[in-house]
Amino acid sequence: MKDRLNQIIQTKYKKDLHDCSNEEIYNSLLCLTKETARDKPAITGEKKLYYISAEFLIGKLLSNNMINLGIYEDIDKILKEAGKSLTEIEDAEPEPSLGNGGLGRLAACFLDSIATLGLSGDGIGLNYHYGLFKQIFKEHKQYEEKNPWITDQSWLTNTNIAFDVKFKNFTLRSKLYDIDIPGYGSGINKLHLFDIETVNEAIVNEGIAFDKENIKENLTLFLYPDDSDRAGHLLRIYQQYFMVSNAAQYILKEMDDKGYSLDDLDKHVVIQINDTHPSMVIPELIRLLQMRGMSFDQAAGVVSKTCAYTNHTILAEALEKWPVEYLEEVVPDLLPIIYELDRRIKEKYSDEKVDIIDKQKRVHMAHMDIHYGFSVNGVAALHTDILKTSELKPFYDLYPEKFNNKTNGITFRRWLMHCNPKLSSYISSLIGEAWKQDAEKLEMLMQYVDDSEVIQKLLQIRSENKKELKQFLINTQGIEIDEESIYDIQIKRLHEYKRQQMNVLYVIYKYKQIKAGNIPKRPITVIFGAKAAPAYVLAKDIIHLILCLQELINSDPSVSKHLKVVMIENYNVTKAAKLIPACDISEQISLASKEASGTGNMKFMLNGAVTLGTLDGANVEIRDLVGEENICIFGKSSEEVISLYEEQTYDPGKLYQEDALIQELVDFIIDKQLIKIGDPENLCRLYKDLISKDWFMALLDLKDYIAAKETALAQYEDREAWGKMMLVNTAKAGFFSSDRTIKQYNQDVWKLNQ
Ligand code: 26V
Repeated sequence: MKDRLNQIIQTKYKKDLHDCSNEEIYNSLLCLTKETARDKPAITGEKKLYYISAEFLIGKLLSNNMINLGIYEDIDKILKEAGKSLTEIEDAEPEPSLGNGGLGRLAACFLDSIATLGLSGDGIGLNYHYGLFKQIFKEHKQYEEKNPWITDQSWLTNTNIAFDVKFKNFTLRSKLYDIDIPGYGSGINKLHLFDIETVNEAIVNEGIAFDKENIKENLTLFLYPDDSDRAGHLLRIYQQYFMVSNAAQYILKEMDDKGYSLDDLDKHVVIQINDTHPSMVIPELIRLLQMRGMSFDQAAGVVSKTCAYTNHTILAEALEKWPVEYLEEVVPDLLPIIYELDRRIKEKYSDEKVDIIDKQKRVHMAHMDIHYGFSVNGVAALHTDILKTSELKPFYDLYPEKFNNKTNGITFRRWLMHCNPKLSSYISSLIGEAWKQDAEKLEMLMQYVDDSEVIQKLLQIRSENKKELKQFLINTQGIEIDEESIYDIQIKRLHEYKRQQMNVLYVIYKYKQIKAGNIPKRPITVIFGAKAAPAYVLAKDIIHLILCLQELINSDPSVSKHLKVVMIENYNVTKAAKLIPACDISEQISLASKEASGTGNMKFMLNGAVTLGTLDGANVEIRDLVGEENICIFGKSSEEVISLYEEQTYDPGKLYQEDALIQELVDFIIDKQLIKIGDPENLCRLYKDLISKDWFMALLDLKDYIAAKETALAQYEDREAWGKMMLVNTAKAGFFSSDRTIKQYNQDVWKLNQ
């Protein structure tokens, strides 16, 4: 390894390792890692999975790939000997932001596990040049900037594969780039990212503004461009069709290359449709098979046996329904097929609720997936139950055999071995290395639950990680936090249902308590990290409130000794990996029934944080695994919430009027101190929304939440007992390995022969 690295450095820079800059070393390691991957075998099989997704939130790849290729430790040693730090070298790697949140990160974890298990399966998506926006804070508000990540040397490999994709008014030529996905101790799969030949980065003006109608140049610039107008909607459809047409053509090309008959498509191919963004792959495949001479019946039949759909949300606004008129404008060739698919359903079933095209002439993408796919899955036990019994009940009644649950998971390579090396090697010193291949072995840690030496060591590791985070926040944001304080962390997309606003109301509560002389036993640091969708007004108002509170609290010495607020700027995968190992309390406080699963909750649990959460998504399964005494649960149940929505009886105004504490906390949003720091328009809008609408019921659970958090803070003072909770959380996290999730997908859905 050492010789090869030196060779690469010599050829590239004509220098020795210790004279190189971090960037030069990064580029050399990139070369070395790509080269090592090239020498590993491609994973093959009679049947292959194609995981099509609008998002692959892969994060930085250097360390992860080195771990999976088995060269991490050698390289780390070589660098240390030369006085270099891998952590600093990693700073030179740009983070691709090819995803928004959980859905995209899940896709990345899945690719890691699929390769690790030696299953033949590739990802297919788009090569967004600027990905999701980069978040900047100015005047206590979020601004968006482009987020370039593609540099001369990157993980992308040029291929000479290209297809024509025909739209109504023009045809675009694609260009395929591949990224190697090395499994941990196994072979290589690929992530295929399609681009347009004619993409033009120069058309982006101020921030992230660009001409939305210039499809030939903009199609692969951004992930989720603003869709608040018609042009934005059309651009989304252009992106989606471009993604799936390339995917379908690529899949058929591989079938041809391997000499398989298209009649046997379902024997050699399985397509996982990740949420509804890739749903048009169904009519597109039917179209292509018809062009190759297959009858409609046969094509629809074989495609239905090939496609499987995963649902990731029950939020109505996220379930895509495209107006027929929009599809007509972009992809008229698909419409006759969609009409025919719909006609068959209308002929067979009289229930309008299961129509593909509704009375307002909108195409329900999920409905198409369910009728013309063979599997429908939710992403946590509770979520799948809600799909069966309420959101998708009419479909469950028709096709009970298609429905199955696959509780999400995370790759322990990134979310423990890489992000928390101290804990990782301590675990190995206690129970050996086998947990790295078989995560359930973490359970062996339970034998140490009463061993106070082990508990002390876990507390010490936590404390070292907290010091590292403290330093990171000083370096990156100039904020100094108290390493002895309790780190309470909520990091996820900003959305009302995730209820960052409820956490903010707790911060106000604590602020007022401190002002009134009720000093907490120990300081508390409340950390947020979240991006708001650029057109999501209330989400941006919540960010504004957090940033105003950060200023008010952190600049008041009488309070900041006891309470600090930190809003992480441009929260991303890299920052998550620094925050999670340092966390004491993991905030998972969505309104019950609304968070399909959550995966951050699993990452925190694995690293020994204690969850403060509602019985929502995978929190339910976390509670079942660790037991009630090792988690802090509060709030109304999903059944209660679902009936509140049904009865339409929730009235936040009444709660506000009748409860003095709630009133006092909500009123503080428009207190003159905050108005002085912030923008009255944003603060007033949020205030008014909370007392008149509060669609995700933050006021409903607020008091219960405050009480639960106070209990958790008090429990923290019994350090030994807290350390035990940490140990139990890590020990019971094995179930949440994405290796387990992927094994289940393979057994129940994909059936790939290994
Ligand atoms: C919706 C929208 C709405 C408009 C803006 C762009 C956009 C992009 C994606 C979506 C679908 C979001 C679905 C999603 O991310 N679901 C999350 O999936 C995770 C992985 O299964 C799961 O852990 C989270 O609970 C769930 O919210």
